[in-house]
Amino acid sequence: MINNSSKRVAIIGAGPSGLSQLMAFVTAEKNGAEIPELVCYEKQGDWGGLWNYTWRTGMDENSEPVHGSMYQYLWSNGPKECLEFADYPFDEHFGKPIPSFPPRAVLYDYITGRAQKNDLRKYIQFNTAVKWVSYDEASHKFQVVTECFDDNSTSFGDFDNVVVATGHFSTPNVPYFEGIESFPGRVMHAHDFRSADEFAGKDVLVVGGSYSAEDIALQCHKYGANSVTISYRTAAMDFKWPETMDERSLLTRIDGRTIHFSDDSSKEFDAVLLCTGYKHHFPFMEESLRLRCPNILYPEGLYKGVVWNDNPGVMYLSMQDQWYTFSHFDLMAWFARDVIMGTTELPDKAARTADIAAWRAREDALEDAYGMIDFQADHLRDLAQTTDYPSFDIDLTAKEFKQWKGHKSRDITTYRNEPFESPVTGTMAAVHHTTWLEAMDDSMEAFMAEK
Ligand code: FAD
Ligand code: NA7
Repeated sequence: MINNSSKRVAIIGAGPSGLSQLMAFVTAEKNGAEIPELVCYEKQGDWGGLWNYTWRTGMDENSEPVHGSMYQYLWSNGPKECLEFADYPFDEHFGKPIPSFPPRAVLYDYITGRAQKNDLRKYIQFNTAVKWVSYDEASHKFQVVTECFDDNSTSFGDFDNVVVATGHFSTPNVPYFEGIESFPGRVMHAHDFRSADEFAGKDVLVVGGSYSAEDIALQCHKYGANSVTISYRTAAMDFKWPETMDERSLLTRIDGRTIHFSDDSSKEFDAVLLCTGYKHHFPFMEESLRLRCPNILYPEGLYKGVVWNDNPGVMYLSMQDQWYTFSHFDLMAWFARDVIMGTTELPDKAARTADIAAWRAREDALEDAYGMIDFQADHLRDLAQTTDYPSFDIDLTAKEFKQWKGHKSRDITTYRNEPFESPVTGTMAAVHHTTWLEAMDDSMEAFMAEK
């Protein structure tokens, strides 16, 4: 029997996945287990990760790169039922059924509500950035170097395990397009987008073919842009866009305000928004521990999508492309906890490598969005079978994701008006008092108000 109370675990980040990790340990403790000493380092002044909205862009108040990529008027882009914590249903937090697509502030309240209820704040050192993590072969310990911005002190700590929960939607991928340096209007990456208001009355070009491009383009339309054109590299999203929106192939060059596309068309624009995705970026991990991967469903090198195969003392949470989020992070965190506490034994490296390879091959063969949903649902099931995370209806969530895809294809401006059933409590969501397109106020007060 491993004595866990003498172990020390560093958790980097107090966003949703770092909080999931704390929650996993605290739950084990409530169930009578001796848990390791936990130290969670969070570089920002508060918890919630991306959901902790910041108006800042560029560098933050501590001269760190701003972490936040969320913006005003952001509403959940998937049904909340598909991310519901199995141990903390929405009904419990809000005391009544709420609609399926809440704005950011409401989901922030939900995430942090569970953390408050379980007193997770006491484990977190805020305003403290992890600067370097290295491994000492002799002692089998990880050395974690941190910088605390409250007193500008640097500290060193030895840990048995390190959990990286720093997210991967904060370091922008910024491509170059010929002539962009002479474009006279606003050019920004989605990471720096904070409000669509600025683009009212403007002709906006959005570059990208995924979630950020879709949502930022729609935001600009909703808040009064004159026109929105989306330029894609690989494939059009092909939704039935409102009249003032269209999709074109990739831009080829920029000549003053005129932007040329590969279909030989051109148009004048006032602003260019690069919704070209993010980079997995972990400069604080020493080379041998550093995950490098694109935004895919099953990152190379992570056993069960969690354990760093080359050194199983390190865990990475939430590094996959995300259909599922909070409940998936919970399952990963519960699995990581069991590995750290020795209640789940890892197979040898060859078996782990073969397991990763099988998942990777399966992902490479996926053909469409339904396949991706089923794939990620299977990842959840795979984790669920080894842990004691409370069971919830994963089949229902996969079905709901597919319905949601259908709603989006039917009308991209109305899909957020649909209610879904909870996979945890069976409750049917409420229908919001105002349709998403007409709901201009994204505050919690406006959302929770009864009409
Ligand atoms: P993050 O939320 O990124 O949190 C990571 C934390 O780590 C941060 O608090 C950060 O300050 C901290 N940190 C980073 N580096 C360090 C360091 N060196 N030292 C100490 N602390 C550090 N998901 C949904 O479910 N629904 C949505 O509608 C949705 N919309 C999204 C919209 C946008 C624009 C983006 C970018 C993402 C969206 N997501 C959405 C996905 C989002 O990734 C997850 O919901 C979730 O925030 C991921 O949690 P995380 O804890 O893994 O990472
Ligand atoms: P994604 O989903 O990783 O998508 C990135 C998009 O950026 C994707 O469509 C890429 O095109 C496009 N991209 C990347 N490089 C280029 C270049 N050089 N030229 C044109 N287009 C490019 O990131 P998102 O920001 O959309 O979503 C991230 C999260 O934010 C997500 O979980 C949401 O919930 C919110 P491709 O299709 O590969 O050709």
